[in-house]
Amino acid sequence: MQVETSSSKYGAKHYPDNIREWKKEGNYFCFYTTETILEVRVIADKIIRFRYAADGTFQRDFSYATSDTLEEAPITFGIREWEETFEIFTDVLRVFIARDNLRITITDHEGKVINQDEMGYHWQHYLLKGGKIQYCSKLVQEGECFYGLGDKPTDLNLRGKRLENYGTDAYGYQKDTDPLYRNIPFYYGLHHGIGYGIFFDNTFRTIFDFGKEREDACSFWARGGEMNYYFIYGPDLLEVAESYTRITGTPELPPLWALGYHQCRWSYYPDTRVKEVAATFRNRNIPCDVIYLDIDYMDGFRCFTWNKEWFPDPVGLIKELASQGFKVVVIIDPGIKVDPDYAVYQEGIKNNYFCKRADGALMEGDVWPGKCVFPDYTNPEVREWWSSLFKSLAESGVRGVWNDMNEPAVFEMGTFPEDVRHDYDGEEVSHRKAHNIYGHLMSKATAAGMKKYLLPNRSFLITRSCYAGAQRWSSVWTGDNVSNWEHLWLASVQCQRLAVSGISFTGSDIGGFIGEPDGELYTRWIQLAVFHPLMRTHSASNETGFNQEPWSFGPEYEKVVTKFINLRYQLLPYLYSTFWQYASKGTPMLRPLAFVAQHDVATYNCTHEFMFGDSLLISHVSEPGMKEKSIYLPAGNWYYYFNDQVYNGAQTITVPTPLDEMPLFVKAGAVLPQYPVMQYTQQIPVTEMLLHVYYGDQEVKSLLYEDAGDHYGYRNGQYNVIRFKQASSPQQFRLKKKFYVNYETTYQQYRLIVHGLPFQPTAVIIDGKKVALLPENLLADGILSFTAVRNFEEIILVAGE
Ligand code: MIG
Repeated sequence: MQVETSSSKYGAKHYPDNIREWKKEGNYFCFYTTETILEVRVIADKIIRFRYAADGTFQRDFSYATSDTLEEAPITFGIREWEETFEIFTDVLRVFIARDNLRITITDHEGKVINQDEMGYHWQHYLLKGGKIQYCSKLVQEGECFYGLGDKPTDLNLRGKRLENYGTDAYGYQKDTDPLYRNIPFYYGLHHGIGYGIFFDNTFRTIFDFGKEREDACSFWARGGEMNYYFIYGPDLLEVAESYTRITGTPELPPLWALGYHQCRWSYYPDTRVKEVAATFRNRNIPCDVIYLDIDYMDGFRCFTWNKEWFPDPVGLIKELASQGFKVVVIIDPGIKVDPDYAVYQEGIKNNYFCKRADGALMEGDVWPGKCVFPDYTNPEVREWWSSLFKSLAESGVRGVWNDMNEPAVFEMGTFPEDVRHDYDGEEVSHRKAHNIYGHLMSKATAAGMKKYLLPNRSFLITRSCYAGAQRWSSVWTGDNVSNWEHLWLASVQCQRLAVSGISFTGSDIGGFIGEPDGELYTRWIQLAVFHPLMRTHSASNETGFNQEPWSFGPEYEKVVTKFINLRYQLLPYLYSTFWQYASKGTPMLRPLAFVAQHDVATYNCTHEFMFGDSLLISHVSEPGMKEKSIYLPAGNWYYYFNDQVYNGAQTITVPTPLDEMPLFVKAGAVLPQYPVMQYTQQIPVTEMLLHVYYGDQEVKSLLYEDAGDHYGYRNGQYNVIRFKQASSPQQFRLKKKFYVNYETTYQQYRLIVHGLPFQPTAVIIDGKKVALLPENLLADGILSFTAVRNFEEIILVAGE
């Protein structure tokens, strides 16, 4: 064993010595040094898991992040022995392990280095707290950029930064505040056009240094537990994202209404105020699907109770709202009021469900209800109990839950002290190990309960804190942001970052939670949020009485805000299809430009532009009074959404930014399905699906997914997947369609609107049959509109015909 300098708090740094022995078992290999063991497990061609036992014994192999449905595809792999290394190979990767010191080098079969250890594994005794601090350091490759890590409010490229995960109630956070609410120990590296990812599955406080301490080293470590990480190769970053998401789990489809517009505030009460807000949406023809009840709906902030004075008839209220097309989501915090007359408290005490300090006293702390105790969600029995508590809420008609304060947040103390004990599914650990999964498991138990009691309906959950993998059961929002322009940019980068960290179902508090936006900021925020999977206005206007609703800023703004909420509802089939792509393949719904054009270095530091799904490129208007905005477009042709002007990509272009427009582009070649505007999802049956088709001379594929928008029929094949392929040339427009259909739609025909046709045809050929085009089919120069039956397979337009 080699030993370096020592310091008082942490012991000396230790490094592995040479490999003495090795063995193979199933799909893994173990390499033994004098005192330590490295395990290398081949999960897939492109996924290798590394575990390092610095003690010579592995800890329990247990994870709250990984999905148990990850299929291990049959793969070929093997081992070769070289003079200085062992080599484990798959069809795609070669992993070299140095005989001297266990340092890892991963290459492809051409010998291109993908990832390489700097010092590799090393560790220190954590003298003050016990256990070991586990490090791994890698070399930063030439030009390497780093991405990922959840909700960090900073530039997308993390090169030169050090960041950590320790869930924190970061009220009013700013750019570069760290850590925030979520704990996602997963990052990407990108160099020479090669992308890979590293998922460090460790729930202790984790720290990542991307060349900050030493320019040429990227290192990550944890204050306990095991060095246990997954290496995920691309080379495409989106493929890395998909693999990561499959490892940590894909979500179920949300109910379609959850993709509508959500209105929230701290707090809407009493019931008459809630009804008034709902009625205002309908009277003003502003679409909305969801209204939230923040903490004031409860009786003295006791979870699972109603304030009798403000909400005398919750069932009646929810029914009335439902008849107008609204769903109700209510907040539930982890703090349970210490109150001997309160059933939830009694049950928890009786069954020993609450967290305790090291010496057995209850973990008590003040939150909204006053003195509280906190369920130990790391205990499976407690999770069962917690799930069961949602029965009455579900039965009263509540359709979704909002989990807050689950970092966990405690007034004055900040969070739990480290000595608090947790079950950790039978392991019995301190808060040091359980902190980062406290909110994760609270939300898991909440989701399980709501799902159980809401069946056959789909349910909806939004949580503030979580660990890697929470996308399986919850959406998230970016927390307590501020009403200013910098936060509009932060909302955009945080949502992009969350999406590539496995959590696409995300949004920010539109307009800002703290403070008061003016009409312009609110409008620009609404525009951005049309392209966030979760679209919710929220504000902390309890004290000031300030209103943050679409109509709060005067008619000029209301008009534009309405236009964009309408656009959200028009785009629903596209958003939903993009969600299905995420739910089925793990593809992030939001894609930073570097993830869609990783061979173009000009995209590596882009933060303002991103793609939503395969076809739309968005940027937000980022300053007050902004007249135009410069945007980098990746290679290809792009239609400006509002006037069909075509721009060539691989360059920076400038577009005007009047208040009622925003930089929104459609990829040439794409098919963009649209619904008519409705005041809430599924208000009326769709009788004609609009397909906006953008002429392009490169082959482009598009997708339409459809199902009932609720229930689980899609799990039994009751859905439609329709794949479009445009393969046009300057003389011929050609759209092909392939489909799997097993769900009966309410419409029987499409209306196609073809944009940007470079010629004027006289007829359209649908499945070989010619139909003459009339003057009314020509909407404007280059824009044609005509109908086609739902099961068409090919549409052709020919120049001169
Ligand atoms: O200490 O429930 O982030 O969205 O409105 C504040 C009241 C507690 C913090 C959440 C915010 C919510 C608020 N909560």
